[in-house]
Amino acid sequence: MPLARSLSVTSLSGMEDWDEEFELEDAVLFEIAWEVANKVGGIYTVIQTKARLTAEEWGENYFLVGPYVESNVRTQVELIEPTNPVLKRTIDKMNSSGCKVYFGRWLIEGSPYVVLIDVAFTAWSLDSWKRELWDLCDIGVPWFDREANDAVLFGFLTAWLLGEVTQSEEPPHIVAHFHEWLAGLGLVLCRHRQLPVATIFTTHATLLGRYLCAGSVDFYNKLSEFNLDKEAGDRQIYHRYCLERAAAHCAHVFTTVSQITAIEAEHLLKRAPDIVTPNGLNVKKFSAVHEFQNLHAQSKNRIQEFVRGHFYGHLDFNLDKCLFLFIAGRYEFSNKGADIFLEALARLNYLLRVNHSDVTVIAFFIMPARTNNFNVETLKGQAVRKQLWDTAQTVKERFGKKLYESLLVGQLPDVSKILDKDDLTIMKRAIFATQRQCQPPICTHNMLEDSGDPILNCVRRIGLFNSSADRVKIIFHPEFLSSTSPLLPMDYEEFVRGCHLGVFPSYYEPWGYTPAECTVMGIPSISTNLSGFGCFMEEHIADPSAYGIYILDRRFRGVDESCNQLTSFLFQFCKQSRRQRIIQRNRTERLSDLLDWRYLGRYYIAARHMALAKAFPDDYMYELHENATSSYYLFEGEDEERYDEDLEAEKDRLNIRQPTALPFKNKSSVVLGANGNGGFAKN
Ligand code: G6P
Ligand code: 1S3
Repeated sequence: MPLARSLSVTSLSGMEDWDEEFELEDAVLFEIAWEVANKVGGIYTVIQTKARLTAEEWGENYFLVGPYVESNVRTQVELIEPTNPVLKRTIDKMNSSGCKVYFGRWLIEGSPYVVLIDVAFTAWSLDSWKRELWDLCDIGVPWFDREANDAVLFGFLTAWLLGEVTQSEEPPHIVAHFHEWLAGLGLVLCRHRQLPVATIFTTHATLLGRYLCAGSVDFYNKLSEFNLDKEAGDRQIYHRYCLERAAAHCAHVFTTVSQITAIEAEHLLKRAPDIVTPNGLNVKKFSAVHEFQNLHAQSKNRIQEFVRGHFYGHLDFNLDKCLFLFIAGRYEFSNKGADIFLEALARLNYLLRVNHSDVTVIAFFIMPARTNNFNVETLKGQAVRKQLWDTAQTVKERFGKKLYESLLVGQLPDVSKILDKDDLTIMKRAIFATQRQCQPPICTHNMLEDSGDPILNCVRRIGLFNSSADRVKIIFHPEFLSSTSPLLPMDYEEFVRGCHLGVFPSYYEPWGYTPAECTVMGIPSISTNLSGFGCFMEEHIADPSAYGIYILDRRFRGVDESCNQLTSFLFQFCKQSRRQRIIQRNRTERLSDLLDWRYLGRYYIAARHMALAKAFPDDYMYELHENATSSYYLFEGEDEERYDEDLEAEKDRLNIRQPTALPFKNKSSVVLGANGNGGFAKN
């Protein structure tokens, strides 16, 4: 038997290049996801931000596999000839057999190689592949489910690709990491065809979890009671659910993005993950420590400009005492907690009014919905603001000229006469344009389903209509932000930097990138103990709120109580002075290292090594250390010590508790059993 190659997760090196000779010990990583160079949701962020680190580790042996979408390729990918001979042979062979497979470099940090498959081009195979799927595992995919049809095509094509690679004379050790159900079928087929491939399946959210939570179900208390087949059937997602569950069970290594989703997977997919792989970010550090504070001030100025336009004619509040709060993400009204955020805003409005606070809160809702472009009133607001600005510039210039003339002849100007009739007329005209008969709009766009829209209906019910008396104002921007917008020309990152607090009181949130992004930009945020991010921070930091990470209890409290807690967080935040906010932002930003892929990427490394050891036990060995309940063993080894030291020093300074993550299994029962029934309550 060949000497087993020990691969504890400490070994970051040891993966030689996959060269033409394919040494037996070489390994190659394929990462397969529908969101490779194709932004749909959070999985894109995972893959895109992680690419640099993974490319550094695997070099020429790292390939991302995704769908070919022409518009994305035009802007994000440089198509090239495959550099690797085996891959070139594989792609040529597939292309000469009726497929369209492209190879290129994804133009992001790390420039990883991408293999992009045009699934539509092979649609002629759909029926036969569906029949094969049915014969293989009795999963019938209905013709009308476009996404599931794509999943079938993508699955068969990726399995074909991997199958061809394994056909080479001396195939490398292949690790194939599949993300989410849309890519899962490729994994099932690899196992069924007994390809020599180490497989990993990561679920970022379970299908049933997302659907069940969106309804009025007491999800967490009923987790163990659902009749899964029936629930999936009732929602017409039975076939998708089967694909997801099959992938989870076939994988050598199954992972989820958080402990909370691990519990969910254990109940809904009937497999507990082998390891939790939390999501990281590509953290950029500024050379000047306070640079991010300056960026906050700059971006805040731009948001203030927008607000000046939006509230023209009603600018009866002090912009300098105005706090910008926001919620952003996929428009899932109750899953993302927009429902309790609105309710808490109504309560906050009351508290600010009765306490005669001089603070005004503007809450932005950035959640894309179906619209028919910007509405006239909102565009007019920005036009009026621009006109006032231009008027002020014109008068300033004329004023300056007269002042200059006067000084040239050695006289001080007569200030009472320096503004002439023309100046006064254009100024009066401009002021006249700011007269407004209606309140500043809540929504910036014409909504296609205005009367049924959950945010607008909730605003109607709680009566927060941006009136002068209200201390809390609402702006609903039902489109993702863009720096080319005529309304609020800022990209998302700039916008977040300019805000004071991100509010994400989600009920269903497997991880939740939005509060993590706030943290690395030094912006405080509110998340919940039902979100992966919230649980992670609660587990790793002794007192998260001291660092601007407020974690709302949605697990052990009913909705009304959670709402009161949220109101109290918001009210306390409004009472902070500017100085306190600045100090808090500094503390928040210090946590960014904890969310860096440099640290969290190690869980992915562990998952890959586990998979290699399971698939190729003669060649690889995975050492699960005795004290595996602590993930500190990840930092053993010479290379890691320096990093370790830095991180430890930072942890000491921040009082960050030792992370406990592996093995995961016992963990779920601890959390669920914490107070008998788990205490999960939605109502
Ligand atoms: C940053 C800037 C300061 C500015 C402050 C405003 O810290 O460096 O110059 O005064 O932001 O903070 P605030 O929380 O009021 O937006
Ligand atoms: C999912 O995207 P979502 O917003 O639909 O995957 C993300 C990446 O893992 C995760 O952050 C998020 O919570 C999930 O819900």
